[in-house]
Amino acid sequence: MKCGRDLVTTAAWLAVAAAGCSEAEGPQFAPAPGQLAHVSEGRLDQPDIFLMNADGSGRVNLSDTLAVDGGPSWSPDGTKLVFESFRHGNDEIYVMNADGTGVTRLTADTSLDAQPAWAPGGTRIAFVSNRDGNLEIYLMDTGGGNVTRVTNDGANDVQPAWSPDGARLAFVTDRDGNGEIYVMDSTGANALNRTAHAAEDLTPAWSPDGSKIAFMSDRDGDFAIYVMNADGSGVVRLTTSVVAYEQPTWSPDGAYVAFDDGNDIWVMRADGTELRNITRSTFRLDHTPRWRPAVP
Ligand SMILES: [Ca+2]
Ligand SMILES: [Ca+2]
Ligand SMILES: [Ca+2]
Repeated sequence: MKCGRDLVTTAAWLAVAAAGCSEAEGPQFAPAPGQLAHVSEGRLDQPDIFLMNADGSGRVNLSDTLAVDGGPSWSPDGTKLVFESFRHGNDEIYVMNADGTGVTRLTADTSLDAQPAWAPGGTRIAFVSNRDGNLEIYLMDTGGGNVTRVTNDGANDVQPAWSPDGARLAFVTDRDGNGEIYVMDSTGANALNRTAHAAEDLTPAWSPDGSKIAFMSDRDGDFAIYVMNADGSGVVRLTTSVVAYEQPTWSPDGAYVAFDDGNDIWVMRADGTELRNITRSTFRLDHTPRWRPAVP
């Protein structure tokens, strides 16, 4: 169905009216599958973690507290979320069931502990902390024990993202003077710059098959979503009409990518087509979408 003022004949307008086509709603695409955790304003406008279907329907608040909650990351089986919260006076990392029950605190350190990323094998969580004086990437068990540091550089090392086989971590560092996406072994060895571009290159997210990394960059002006091969080759720009604000996330089948512009959450095909706003919230900030790996 074509909508718009280029339909000039009476017959065409009547056909549009009969089909209920609304010009204001724009083109309609098949709904993306599955569910997205995300961050949105909850009680008294405090950020909470929500769950919704990937078409924007069925929003549920999972962390209905007066504290600032954010940074959700799914367990590989889709039954739990690890997240960051300020509920104990500084940034700490917590885990909860996918319905918001069973909240357990994993870190207890007066420094910043944030940006958790659950490892594909299910037994480890990567996170960022400045407990040793500057921002580094650490690993811990899913119960909070056995904390080990995997980066050791005076620069800011942040935004860890696991390869789907759990062998490697992509992350962002400014050790070369601007934001770059590095890939290293999960031990911290063999760290290599995969963007090597003078612009800011941020927020990596591996495709489910491990072949590509989606990320955000301002190399062409406003921040946009790009995708590259995992070795850094073949960079393709995916978005042009919406300014990106945060980390993209892939659907489990690799067919879709979601991201946000700071106000709303957008979903598109992994080639950048079929872009649609799934939250359309005028008085609410919706951001940080994280596609659920599986809906049990
Ligand atoms: Ca802390
Ligand atoms: Ca560092
Ligand atoms: Ca760069």
